[in-house]
Amino acid sequence: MTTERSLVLVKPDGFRRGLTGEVLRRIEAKGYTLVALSVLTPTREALERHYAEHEGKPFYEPLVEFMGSGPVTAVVIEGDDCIKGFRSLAGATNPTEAAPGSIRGDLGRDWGLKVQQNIVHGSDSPESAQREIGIWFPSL
Ligand code: RTP
Ligand code: MG
Repeated sequence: MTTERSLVLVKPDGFRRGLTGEVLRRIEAKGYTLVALSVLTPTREALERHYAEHEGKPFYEPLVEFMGSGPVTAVVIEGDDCIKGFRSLAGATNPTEAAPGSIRGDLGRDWGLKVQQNIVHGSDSPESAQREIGIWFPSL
């Protein structure tokens, strides 16, 4: 087991629906620690950096637009294997397919929009986590 940090975002749909507390509750109930937390409306520049790997994909522009549409809660969490562990708490990308018990499976659905609005983001590897934490929390 490795103690890791991961970057979690409660996306604009989750924030708007008042689900920040529910997401934080699940993170804490799992035993992960909150290291940093910030509420902000992301800039286009930050989102372009955050989603650089998806540039050119059909959902890229709607995704960046959606993510900048309102406040998000950015959180750095810490714990043993928390990168994989939070991805497991979040569930599959498509909220219709996400397993019950997961954040997306319990709280998300397909709204028939151009981009999947799936409540949360979680880093997918130690390299991504380090890169993403640098974007959202440059002082860490
Ligand atoms: P995330 O990065 O948000 O934790 O989610 P993920 O790894 O499960 O998904 P990823 O493939 O990295 O995609 C990033 C986000 O883009 C939106 N998306 N929409 N076909 C679609 O409509 C589509 N595909 C991806 C989702 O918001 C996804 O979380
Ligand atoms: Mg991803």
